Amino acid sequence: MSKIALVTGATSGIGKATAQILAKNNYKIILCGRREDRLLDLKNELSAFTDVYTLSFDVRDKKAVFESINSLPEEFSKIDVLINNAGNAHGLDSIQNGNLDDWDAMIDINVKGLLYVSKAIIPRMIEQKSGHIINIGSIAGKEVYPNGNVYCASKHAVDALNQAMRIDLNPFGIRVGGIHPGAVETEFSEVRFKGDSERAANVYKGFEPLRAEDIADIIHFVVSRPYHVNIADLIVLPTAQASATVMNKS
Ligand code: NDP
Ligand code: 8X3
Repeated sequence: MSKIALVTGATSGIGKATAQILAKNNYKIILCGRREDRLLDLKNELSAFTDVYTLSFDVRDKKAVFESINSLPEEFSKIDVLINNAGNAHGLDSIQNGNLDDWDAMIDINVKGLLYVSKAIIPRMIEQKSGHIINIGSIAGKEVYPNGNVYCASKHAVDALNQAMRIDLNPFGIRVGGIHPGAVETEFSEVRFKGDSERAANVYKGFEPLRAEDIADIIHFVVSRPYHVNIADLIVLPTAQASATVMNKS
């Protein structure tokens, strides 16, 4: 029987590529994100391979998160795999120059949004006594870099929550693992730099960054391990990147 995977942030980047690879590997998919047009385009594309359902909500909106997930039809209600991927950086400023709205966005989306979605789905997994949660952290959740302050803090929180979920959900047979990418060329920097495409493109110049598909491929590997194998924590960097700040650029 096909497993069901719910992917947050499926309208772009890592989430979209993950939905694509899982759909082609016999998973039914629940696509989540705010941009409905993109959700519908991806649903059309992936319906050639599998059953697809879309849920459009903002992970910051507690009520919308619970109402959306509780509205899933019977055939999509047993969620086997949750990919907690929705998130972004907003701004790259020193702590003294930080923008409060950027701080709110990062804490509300990357931390509280991940918690709301998890809280809406975990009771189902507990009842099933099975499930697999993948939390997308970052190298920024393992290290801190100049001007990364609040984004790094939000991803350190994801790292802590990943460990905490693994402990608390251990009695229920639920697998929990974190994947922590370095630089992946997606819309991430466009969002961080508020649509400044030139500045965003510069982030990936002079070295070969990861592609969203590289991370999606690893997510598929992680979720397709036999049940007794839980890949708990993975850091994945471009070969040119040695740490959050050390990059071999030409
Ligand atoms: P993208 O900007 O390409 O994708 C971000 C996704 O998150 C989009 O689908 C977006 O959907 C969704 N999202 C953002 N805000 C919200 C919100 N408020 N409610 C619901 N969905 C939201 O970036 P990436 O694919 O690169 O990022 C995915 C994850 O990977 C993030 O958690 C990011 O922190 C992490 N990461 C990225 C790295 C990189 O270098 N790119 C490296 C390490 C980690 P929509 O706008 O339609 O709602
Ligand atoms: C995204 C990678 O290095 O910009 O999490 O923080 S980085």
